[in-house]
Amino acid sequence: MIKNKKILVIGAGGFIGGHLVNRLLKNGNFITAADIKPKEYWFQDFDNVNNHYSLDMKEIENCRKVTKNIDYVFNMACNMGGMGFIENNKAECMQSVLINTNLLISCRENKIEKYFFSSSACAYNTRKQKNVFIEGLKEEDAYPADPEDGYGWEKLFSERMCRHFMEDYNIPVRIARYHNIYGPYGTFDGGREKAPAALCRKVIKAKKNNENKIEVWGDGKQTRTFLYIDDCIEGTLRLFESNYSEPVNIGSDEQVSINQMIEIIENISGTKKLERVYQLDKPKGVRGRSSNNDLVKKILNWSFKIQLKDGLKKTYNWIDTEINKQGSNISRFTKS
Ligand code: GKE
Repeated sequence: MIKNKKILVIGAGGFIGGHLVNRLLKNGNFITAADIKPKEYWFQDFDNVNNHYSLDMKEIENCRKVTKNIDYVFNMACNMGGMGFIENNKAECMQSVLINTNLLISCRENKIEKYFFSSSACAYNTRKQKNVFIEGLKEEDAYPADPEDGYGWEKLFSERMCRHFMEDYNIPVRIARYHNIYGPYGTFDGGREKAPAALCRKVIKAKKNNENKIEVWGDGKQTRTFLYIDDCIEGTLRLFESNYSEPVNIGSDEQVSINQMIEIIENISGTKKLERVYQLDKPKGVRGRSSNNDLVKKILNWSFKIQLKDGLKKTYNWIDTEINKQGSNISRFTKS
């Protein structure tokens, strides 16, 4: 367990970054938290971090400032969202290469001890994801390269930048490819939300408004795996503490269709079966995706624990609470 270390978390105001800060604080570390968003829009409030910054990490001077006197750096920051965002903001997503590149340059100058990069399943070759219920993607399936346009290329490029900083300047790096992380304190509206939160929101709203249908992007047959945030954090910290420096899947292999996920959410909500209005023109991403977890089991002796139905129940209940609060103010989790 990492403790008594001076740790910088970039993207601390976001979903995964916020959960990571909480866990590192609990383990007894000295945290510097940074995010481009003003602190009042951070997804979680931390009153016991040592320093917090609202700075744009695409600017190298900001990276130089926050990496001073730091032991470990976790780069959890990028301009991203679900398919609704990344399909329509490819140039924006690509600019996140500036964050990772300027951070690595600054980490070299400030002699940090170890560096973590949050990569993504969007780095995988899309040609291997043309069918539903595919075999889990193995780490080598990122090459030959044909990742998700924009965002996927940014992740793949940044993975390689990490590797070259390790090869040329001896900075130990750890790289996780996250497979659709979901859970409380994540975006659920406004355009950046991913499918689990979006569909929870739609079922909650249909139930509240006594409607009998929900809009679903695509035909609902597309398949995915989804990893609950607590498993994501556990896997991330185990990887960070390992001595494995190549990209590793941090994901679930519990592959479901979107239709199946909607059924799970309907059961959680207790609502009657809703009519699915399939919107074939909406952003769909790949046809099927799953995480092969052989490598993560081999190197970390760990795999995800939380089943989709259990993670969705926690997520659904949290979103329902947030929506009930929205009467008073627009939730920070609905920013686009
Ligand atoms: N976002 C969203 N909202 N997706 C929906 C909706 C909806 O209301 N209804 C159905 N879907 C379908 C999408 O069309 C897509 O086929 C599937 O759910 C998953 O969409 P997603 O969660 O937005 O994103 P993807 O899994 O396709 O891709 C995401 O993968 C992550 C890594 O696994 C990326 O957007 C990144 O968030 C990330 O790389």
